[in-house]
Amino acid sequence: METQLWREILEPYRLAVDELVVKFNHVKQQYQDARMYSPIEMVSGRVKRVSSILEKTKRKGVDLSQLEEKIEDIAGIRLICQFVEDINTVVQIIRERSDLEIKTEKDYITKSKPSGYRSYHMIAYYTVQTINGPKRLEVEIQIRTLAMNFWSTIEHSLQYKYREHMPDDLRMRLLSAADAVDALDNEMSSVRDEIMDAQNSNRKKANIISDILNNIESLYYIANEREVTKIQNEFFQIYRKDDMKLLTRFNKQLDIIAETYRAQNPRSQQENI
Ligand code: 0O2
Repeated sequence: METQLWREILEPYRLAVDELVVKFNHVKQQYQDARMYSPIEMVSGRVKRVSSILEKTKRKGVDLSQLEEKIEDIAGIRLICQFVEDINTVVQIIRERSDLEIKTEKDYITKSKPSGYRSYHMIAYYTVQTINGPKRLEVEIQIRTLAMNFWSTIEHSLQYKYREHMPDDLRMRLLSAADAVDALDNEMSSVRDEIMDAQNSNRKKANIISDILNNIESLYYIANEREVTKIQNEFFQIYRKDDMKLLTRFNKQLDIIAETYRAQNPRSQQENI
């Protein structure tokens, strides 16, 4: 097939990948904006390489004329989670989206592949808008933990190196590494609540500090400079004490001070200061 033809075939898949990466990153962002824990930790996407498509069509005996019907993972999205428990949440989020229609799901987590590979796969229909009109295509979404992703990235590169001639001892070592990854995920799940508590309190602290800094910045426009410098110094002192209670109290007091100044300076409200 000519390069130009490949480009024409693959372009809508590239668009689908770009759009879905943006959309899933927004899901993560929305959780963060709502100051909630995001079940999605990382998002990536790729369009399958032509050499990989050709290899797969050959392996599966697919005629190139049927490429788009038979090869389901030309467009691939990968969603990485921190914990195994997050995978179900992400699967549910995907099932409920109106822009994706699920075709099939494969659970390689409950039952891993013989290689040791673990991941949750969903094939979904997704429509992109092209200059020739809408095009409905298939996208493969892989959902896995950070640990599973580490294993499969290494194993995948070894598969490329050895093709079907991977030495038996290496295969065995990869299988035992897969067991270790499974154990690591289980161990992390058992301390999930503690890890999430720590992450939540870090996030809470970062949010309070950002609120305080925003308030101080807005006070610079409406309050007396000496007063703002005093507030700022007070903040630095509290910040150094690293005490959440003090920070929270200071933030509340600052809210009241900023609100009082805004009430005295109605112009600042119109200008959204
Ligand atoms: P690439 O290079 O990732 O684009 P099936 O006939 O259903 O068994 P199929 O159609 O390949 O096989 O579907 P499957 O098994 O769901 O695999 C799709 C993708 O999952 C693969 O794409 C890999 O990305 C990943 N995957 C599946 N099995 C393994 C595995 O044992 N190890 C690793 N590292 N990844 C795996 P491709 O086609 O390999 O290509």
